[in-house]
Amino acid sequence: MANAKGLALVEYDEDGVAKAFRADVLEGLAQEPKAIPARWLYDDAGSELFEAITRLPEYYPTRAETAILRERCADLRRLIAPGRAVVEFGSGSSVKTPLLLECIEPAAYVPLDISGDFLRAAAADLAEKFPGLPVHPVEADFMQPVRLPEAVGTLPKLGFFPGSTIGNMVARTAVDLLRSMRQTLGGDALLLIGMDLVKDVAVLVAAYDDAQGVTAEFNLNLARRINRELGGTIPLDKLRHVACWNDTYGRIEMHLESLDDIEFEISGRRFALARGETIHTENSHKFDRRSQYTLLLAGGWTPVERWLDENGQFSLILAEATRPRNAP
Ligand code: AVJ
Repeated sequence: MANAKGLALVEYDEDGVAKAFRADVLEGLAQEPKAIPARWLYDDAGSELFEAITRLPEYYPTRAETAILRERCADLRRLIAPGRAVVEFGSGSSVKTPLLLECIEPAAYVPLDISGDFLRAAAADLAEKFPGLPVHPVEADFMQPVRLPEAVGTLPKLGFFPGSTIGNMVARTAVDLLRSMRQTLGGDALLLIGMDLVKDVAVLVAAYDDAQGVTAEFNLNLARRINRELGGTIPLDKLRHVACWNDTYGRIEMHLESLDDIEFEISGRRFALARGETIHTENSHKFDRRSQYTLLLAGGWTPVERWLDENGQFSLILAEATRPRNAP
């Protein structure tokens, strides 16, 4: 398929999405321990709840990363020459993306997202804020290498992947993504990536189990979505949101825990959860400097500079595509 601009597009029609959702849920609940891929948390309601999460007092990552972008503009300008095409993985945050684009004098902006609706809305918003800046949205699954629009073909690229979204992935998936990014962006690319840091467990758990219960709503929305879209009969009042620190893997895990022995149906199939059993719904990996460097290097990116916010809670890293060379 090609769109009006002649870009190669993979079609993500509603039918395909519904089928993939059903397949992931049925498969995930048939396995032990039960788990559902986190991407299904982000339907319209889930995305709005996540927006609300970013404003919670306990949820520091968004504020901390935004502060780094504000405070480090001079550093970013020094290290990122004007004239790069900024390629954002995800359709962009209304606050962080303008901060970056204002700072570095880019030649173009290319948001990549699998969800065309969010993508077009965010791209239109940005184009309005930056009248002189060419904006080329691309609807694509960026977990695979993406062919970028011809209009930015010859420009050097800066990948932008804020929010510690990389932390949602287990190591091998994160490395696959970093390698795909390198292929998408080319051998002379830079990557600006946000990564959350290991810290006091109480602070971490509070960020994912807030006092107002917004994160609980966000998590439970997945079960609600299953009931609505897949003909599910999950008793929502028998599930509770749990956020816990997994010290082995260095991550916060979100689960839906059953308060009782329950049985329910989804798309005509029967499932049971014992009291205390959980459905694992999201991982959010936290890093230290060495684990960050190992991950980036494994994905083909050499760290150039690393900034923390003033409280040392969150990090933003600039990396360059690793040049092929002999190494001992
Ligand atoms: C969007 C993946 C970065 O892991 O902090 C926030 C998602 N989940 N609260 C994160 C999330 C629950 C968030 N990311």
